[in-house]
Amino acid sequence: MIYTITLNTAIDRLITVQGALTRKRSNRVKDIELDLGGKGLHVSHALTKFGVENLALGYIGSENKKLMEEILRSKNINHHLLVEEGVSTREAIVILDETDQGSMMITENGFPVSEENHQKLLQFIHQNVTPQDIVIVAGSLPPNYTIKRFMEIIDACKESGCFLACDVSGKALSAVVKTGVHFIKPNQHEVEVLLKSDEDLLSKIHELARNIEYMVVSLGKDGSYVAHDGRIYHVTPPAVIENNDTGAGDVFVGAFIAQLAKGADLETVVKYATGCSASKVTKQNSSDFDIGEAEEYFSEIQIIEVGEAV
Ligand code: TA6
Repeated sequence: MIYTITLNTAIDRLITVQGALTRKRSNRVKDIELDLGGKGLHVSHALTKFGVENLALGYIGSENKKLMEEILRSKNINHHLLVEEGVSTREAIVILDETDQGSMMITENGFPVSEENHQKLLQFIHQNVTPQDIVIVAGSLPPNYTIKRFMEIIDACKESGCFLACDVSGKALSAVVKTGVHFIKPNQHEVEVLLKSDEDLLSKIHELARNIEYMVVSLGKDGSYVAHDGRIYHVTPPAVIENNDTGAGDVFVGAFIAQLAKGADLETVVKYATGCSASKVTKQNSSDFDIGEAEEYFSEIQIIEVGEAV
């Protein structure tokens, strides 16, 4: 089984305004769409589109539970989400306009998670996750979720012997790098913060990759570096017309893990991840992408080896 864990779930509210978004002016709404939010839930969506069985874990609020469940149902997401009473799942507001300037995201902080629900999630992991499973922990931490609590989740996964992927940032990223997991996907800035030496980026990737089986460094429009098995590759994405890049990283992770789970070779894994992520960028909402479109991009995706670990 593949489990995704979204500790800080969200509902994405995509607001498109007429014309160009302008400060100090009333920006008229053209369209509003609600979509799945939270990085792990987006990964679940990508896995589901690939026909890879998965279960989404995490916490949602009771106050807008019905709406959240409707969104999850509309995206065919299998879930076992723990409900926190008296609070709402946060909204992540994505603002788009009719220019090609890209989207803007404003994220609410989320609700505090009770110790009872934290323990329930730990118990679920202890009772269900096996060495054959894959767990993906993705997204920010809820307001009162300390690194100690976060690491209890990570340690429970590690104790199970599963393949553990983490798409997290800040202190949570530092902590998982320290303990060692199988997959991470920081951006260039996050790598620079993780290792504050004068070394160049590739040397830093080499160093981090010693402890991480699949290490992806996202470079935005410039693609990514992928380090695996002592080698580093630069991956150039296809040129696409950007509509909304929100969720593109989550689709990358979902497609990457889906292909790993299917036993694909690294080139195939990277091509699906990069192609699906590019397809996502062309879409208006924060979760849609097209696998057929991704496959059409394959001939444009370049994977060039740029370094070997020393
Ligand atoms: O990556 C996009 C996204 O998943 C949005 O859908 C939005 O809900 C947001 O990320 C949440 O990210 P955060 O880092 O706050 O957990």
